[in-house]
Amino acid sequence: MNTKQKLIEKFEKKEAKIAILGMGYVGLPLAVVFAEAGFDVTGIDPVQEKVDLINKGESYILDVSTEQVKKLIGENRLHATSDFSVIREMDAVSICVPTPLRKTGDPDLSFIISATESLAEYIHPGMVVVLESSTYPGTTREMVLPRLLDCCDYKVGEDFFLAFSPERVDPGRKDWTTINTPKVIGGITEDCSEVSAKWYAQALDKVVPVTSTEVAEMAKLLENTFRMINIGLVNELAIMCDRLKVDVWEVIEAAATKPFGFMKFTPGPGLGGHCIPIDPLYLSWKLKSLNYNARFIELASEINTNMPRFLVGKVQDALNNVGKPIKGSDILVLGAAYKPDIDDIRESPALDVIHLLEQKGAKISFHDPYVHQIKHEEWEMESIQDLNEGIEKADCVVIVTDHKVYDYDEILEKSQLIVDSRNALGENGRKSPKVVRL
Ligand code: SAJ
Repeated sequence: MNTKQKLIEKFEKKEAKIAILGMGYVGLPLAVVFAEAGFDVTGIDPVQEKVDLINKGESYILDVSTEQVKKLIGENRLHATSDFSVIREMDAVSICVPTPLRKTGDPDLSFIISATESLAEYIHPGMVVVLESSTYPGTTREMVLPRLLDCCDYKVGEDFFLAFSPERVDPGRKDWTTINTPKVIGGITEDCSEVSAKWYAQALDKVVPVTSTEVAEMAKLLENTFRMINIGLVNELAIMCDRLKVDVWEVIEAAATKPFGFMKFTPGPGLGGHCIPIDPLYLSWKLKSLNYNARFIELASEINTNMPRFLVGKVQDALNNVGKPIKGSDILVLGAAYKPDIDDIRESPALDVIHLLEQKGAKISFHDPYVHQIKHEEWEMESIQDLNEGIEKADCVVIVTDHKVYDYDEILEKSQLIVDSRNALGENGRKSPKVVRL
């Protein structure tokens, strides 16, 4: 049996030893899924605090219960360490590390490079490596493979195998999880695709092999660029409808009655999160290096980035219409997280809205049941505790993130003036003279 066949047999017999690099919202769920499928799994993370929590049987990730971790640790099927040298005993390693943007807006591959260089010291024949971090097409072949080959004279696709498989984790989602979300996977060579697909198929419901790492990398960027551009489209529609004095929310509801050929997106205060605003810029950055300007991405990014300013303009007009300057007005922002019902404020447009209102001299406070404090660049702010008191004191309430826990009828009743950027108030908001919608 050759290396590939031996490795596939190990996967099929669940004898392969697995390591997951990066115990975050992607890596820990993946580690648990493989451990629950019967593999011996080691989570590797440079942050000792995460390692200690896992080894104590505790979870710090929304989608993984402490019970799951405790059980797997108790059964000795899951372990955690900050020591990369354990990789010398591993048969399969998945890299799940962040791919943020630098301040300059360029891709920051430092986490991928650091994880790859640490892994490369222990690479050995009969091993498969899969990169999961969202990145531009070519990263696996151009950045990961050379660093793995630097430390050895093995042949990729014969002695070891390398593939890319985009993560599709949506934290907090219950319907589509790590196990049942279809998983695209593509290798440097056909044998790399086959071996990595065989590995993942032992634990995941549906694996979708593709012929190269570039196809898999690009599929992920299409998924998130599709979203970012369509959100940019409806945000521009909101600006157009504002000029036309047409209610954009009614327009979208009407269009959404079309049972085919239309997909509903809704305007908002801007584009938050660590995927949608960022992944498409990895693609446009790569294309720039090939002398191509990805105009849709650039334009959508410009429109989405401008939405906080557009919303603040609506607040200024709303206060002006009741004879109040924005300067000195008490303004309460409802919702700081980047999307409803979570506590994540990464890239949240609420941060820009608050900053812009403060710059115009407003007396700003915010409330968010999930976000108790904002620490952002040079400023920080605590969420108010008494929502009713905050609403009654406010000259204007600005709904930025429409958490489900809010009682919108009560907010409507108690507020003097509301600017609703999410249509959280629905029909009642449309009819009320004290509500301005995006
Ligand atoms: N947003 C709008 N209008 C919309 C949809 C979203 O303004 O119609 C805003 C949100 O408020 C948020 C931002 O866009 O600020 C991103 O929202 P999102 O719903 O795309 O949520 P994310 O960032 O958590 O995206 C993740 C992605 N999952 C992965 O990358 C694995 C994305 O591909 C998923 O489609 C998305 O979750 C999802 O559907 O929940």
